Amino acid sequence: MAAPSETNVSNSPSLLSQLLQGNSYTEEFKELLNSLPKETGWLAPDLYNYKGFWLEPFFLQGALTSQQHFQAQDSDVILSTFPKSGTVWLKALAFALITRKQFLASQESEKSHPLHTNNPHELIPYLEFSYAVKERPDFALAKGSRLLATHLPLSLFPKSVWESKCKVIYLCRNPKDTVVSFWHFMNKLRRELRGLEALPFPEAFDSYCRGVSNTGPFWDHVLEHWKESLENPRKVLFFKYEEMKKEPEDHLRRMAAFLGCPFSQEEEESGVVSGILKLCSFESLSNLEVNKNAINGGLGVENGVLFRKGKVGDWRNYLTDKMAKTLDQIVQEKFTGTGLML
Ligand code: PAP
Repeated sequence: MAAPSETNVSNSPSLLSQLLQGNSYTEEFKELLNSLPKETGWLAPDLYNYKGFWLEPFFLQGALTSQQHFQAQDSDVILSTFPKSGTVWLKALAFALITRKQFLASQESEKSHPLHTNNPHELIPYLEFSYAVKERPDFALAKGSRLLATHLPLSLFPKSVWESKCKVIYLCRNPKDTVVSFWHFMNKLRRELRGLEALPFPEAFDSYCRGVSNTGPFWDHVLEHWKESLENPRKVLFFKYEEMKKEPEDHLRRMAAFLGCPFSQEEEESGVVSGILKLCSFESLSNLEVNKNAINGGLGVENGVLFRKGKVGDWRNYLTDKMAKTLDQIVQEKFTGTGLML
């Protein structure tokens, strides 16, 4: 999970802290919260179960407001992820891809690429966060398309997404690496925003295995997107983080074709594909000044928190064999008969 962009939503140094206080909730929304099943949150004090998914209250508020007011346009591109699945990477790739003629056409323009001075979360806002802050947020155009992101379960997307021809790209990641990444991220936010101690990993892991983490259960989030991508392949493109790591060129070409902007022969020959991948690689992005110590306007902590290791299989340093087996079994059971393996 990450907070809304400072440029698109607010100048507040810690927008997330304000959202966590929940001061702007209407009586009607508070009544709704009171009627929902509740569990202890990882960051917000409580998570609420709404239509089968566990959500932080401001997240739910943003989801409901976006359902009321968001008007999708045919040219919109929505980047959808379960938290900590590689959203920053996907945002960077989609932005660089769509704006390539503007920013990657010459060596000069390459040097002043917006990704050199902006964290990807600042270039592409989250739908639900934007609506949690403003009833009518402005979404910037990235070269003719509005690029938006969401962590919302697909079943909670605003209806207009399905009524328009807009496209959805989903990136999922294996649940063992996701839980580790989420735990690190949450502990940083707990400490910096709420002055809380770190959540012991076994406790966090247990919640995750019960599906209790923001926008969880993980498996339902992934399966909703997986099924839609099979039924509606021109609408939803489904990627896996691990496969994208292995074959990034192939994935970028597929993304370009899906979005209707395939690479030309000339672009292929002049190395545009590898140029975008290099620009958006973990090594390049994480070493930029803006992605190290600059404070993320939405989160109120350094952008560096979004770039931890970027590796496949780091879970081995945190999960016991028994934990790994437990989570594998849960996910395998849930995915039985769906054709999906992670
Ligand atoms: P968010 O949900 O807060 O938006 P998100 O970007 O989805 O976070 O996930 C963060 C993970 O992506 C981190 O994984 P880790 O904790 O296991 O290290 C982060 O390091 C990784 N990541 C960030 N940028 C890249 C990149 N360019 N390539 C690959 N992985 C990346």
